[in-house]
Amino acid sequence: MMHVLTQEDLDFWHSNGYVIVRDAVPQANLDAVADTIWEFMEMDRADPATWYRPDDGDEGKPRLKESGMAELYQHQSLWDNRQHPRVYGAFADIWKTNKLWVSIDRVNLNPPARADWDFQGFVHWDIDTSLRPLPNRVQGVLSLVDVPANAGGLQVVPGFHRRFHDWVKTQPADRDPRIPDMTGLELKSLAMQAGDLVIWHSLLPHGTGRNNSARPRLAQYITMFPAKEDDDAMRQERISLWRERKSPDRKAFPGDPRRWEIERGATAKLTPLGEKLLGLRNW
Ligand SMILES: O=C(O)CCC(=O)C(=O)O
Repeated sequence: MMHVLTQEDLDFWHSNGYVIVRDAVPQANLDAVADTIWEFMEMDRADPATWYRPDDGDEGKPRLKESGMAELYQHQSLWDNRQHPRVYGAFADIWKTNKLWVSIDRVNLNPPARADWDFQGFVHWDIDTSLRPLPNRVQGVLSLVDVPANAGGLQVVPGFHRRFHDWVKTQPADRDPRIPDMTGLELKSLAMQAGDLVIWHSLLPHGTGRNNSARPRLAQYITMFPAKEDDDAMRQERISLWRERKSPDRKAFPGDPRRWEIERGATAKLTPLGEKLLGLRNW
């Protein structure tokens, strides 16, 4: 297996709970996803008047949550990044195993905040932090464009994965296990360049930041986790999502009312690596 993370990267990962992989995929891959997002969203990248969309109304248009979450999942351009060897190699270095599956996740188009789109940013955990043992997960995001700090990219509390156990003893029993009380915690907004992949430990409080810039932030969420090859139901679900170009059937993922990918898409071609990362073939 190709090692992507250096010892310095791994040291940074252990102390900060996140790591940035530079040039994770070629520029052409970034452009392909960005072009697809603009087309999918029926927006014009050159016309700010088109960058905003009510989450509830505008019948027949694709949804855009205020946080910028967009319901695109199965396009070839997304799969090309999921099955890129350097992306895979970085996750294999984190997990210290080759046998991984990739998440089937969406993209983000976080437009500049303005009076009628006053997104403040959010902070949460993707895991239920009241569970014991704590779920062992990582999340990742690939930046498709340059995103300066405070321009709507990822924000995290660095190093919190090492402080969690002490911190949680100071918290009330009825605390929200998915949303931290941020008193005394410092949020860092990460500056990213196009092609940077950030991987972070799921114990870090994190979220999408407010976009104080003039340009939309575009990103693709990608993570990997040890393959669950014995879980046949999960494997079959993943294969059918890919083959039929569907969004995961979960509350947080409302899907696309136009069924753009289902009706008009083509099932992504997978490389031998992609087939294993999906679960179509065993490791
Ligand atoms: O937009 C981001 O980078 C953060 C996304 C996030 O909070 C998540 O993936 O759970």
